[in-house]
Amino acid sequence: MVVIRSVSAKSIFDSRKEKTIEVSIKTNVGEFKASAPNGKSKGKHEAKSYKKNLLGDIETLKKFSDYFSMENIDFFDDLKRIEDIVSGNVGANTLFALESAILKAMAKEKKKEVWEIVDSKARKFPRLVGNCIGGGKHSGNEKKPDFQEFLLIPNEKSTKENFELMKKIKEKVEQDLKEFDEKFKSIKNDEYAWETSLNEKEVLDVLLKYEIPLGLDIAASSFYSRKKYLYKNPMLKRDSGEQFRYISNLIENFDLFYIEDPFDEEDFEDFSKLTKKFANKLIVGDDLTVTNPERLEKAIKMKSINALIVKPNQIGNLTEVKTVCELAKKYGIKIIFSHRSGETNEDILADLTFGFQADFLKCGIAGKEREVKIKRLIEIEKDLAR
Ligand code: 2PG
Ligand code: MG
Repeated sequence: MVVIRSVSAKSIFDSRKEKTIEVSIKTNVGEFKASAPNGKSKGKHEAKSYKKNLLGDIETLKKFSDYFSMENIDFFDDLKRIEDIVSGNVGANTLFALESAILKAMAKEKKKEVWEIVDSKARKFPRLVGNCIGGGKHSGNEKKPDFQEFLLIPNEKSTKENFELMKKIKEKVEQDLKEFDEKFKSIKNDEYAWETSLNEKEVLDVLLKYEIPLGLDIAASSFYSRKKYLYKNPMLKRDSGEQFRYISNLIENFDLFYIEDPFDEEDFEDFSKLTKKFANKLIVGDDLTVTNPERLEKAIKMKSINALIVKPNQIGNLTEVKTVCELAKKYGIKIIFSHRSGETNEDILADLTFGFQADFLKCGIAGKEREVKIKRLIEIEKDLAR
């Protein structure tokens, strides 16, 4: 049983050099730390990262320290009592980091792995989704694809093989970009994907030859304004009908396997039309659903998606993450756990992905903050194979 003796928190830097929160708890068996990541292309309906600001949340946690010590926490669902104590007083980043630290303490106390606290029967491994080339809000160059992420989704036998294959292709793509993109400077963006001046069709042309399942995170809300999708490369506007036809053409011409946020985050209808048209592809909600049970229920009712991004710090609350996963499973919606564009060295995402038996883990290909998560998944795979 975990008894929290004290809680403290501090601000640390994420991979983008932005501040985020790290929470430490002390229990009878040691000290446990966990941190939260930061998003940049955030959904409008995401929970706020902090109640007012990071420093405010650090102070609040201190004040609640004594209350936490009165709780005995033994099982995953006991996290609810922690949530009830701080509910409304801290933001999603703070709550996620706090609950993650508690899960680590529970695992240690029970001499188990964190994923076992979520589901000790978990056995199925998620496929990796890796960001190879980037554009949109995550890339700093002037001329770039309007879409945010061009994703590789290998389907080898193990996580290790999937990881190796993604890394290999990403290296080869660097050579391709040197050849086809005269402005290419081998610069990596926020998620360590290649920055390029090519547009989305040209990028897909480069990736097509690798004969690997491909995905897109269009992050369409990030370039949607006054009922139009405002493309810059090349400069043109598409209304929702034109966007629908454009996305449909891309799916068909490049045999895309995975399409995340192809429409604005309020447009449940167009999502639904696309899911109907391409029932055998993954039509993924991220900004649309923001790991929120109510938004997911709406998406289910309207048949808007057949796959869903889960980012724990979009909602903060791990018991609601559980609700979202249960709901998705009940309705046959594939689950993709995901990193954020500003990441830390925290690796608990791998345990949560595996514990919740997600179908995919989207967490980049390179950079130490992403690698630690994939390496943790590989470690779980190795341990279970023993
Ligand atoms: C996304 C994410 C992660 P951000 O849109 O899927 O790739 O971006 O963390 O900036 O919201
Ligand atoms: Mg997204």
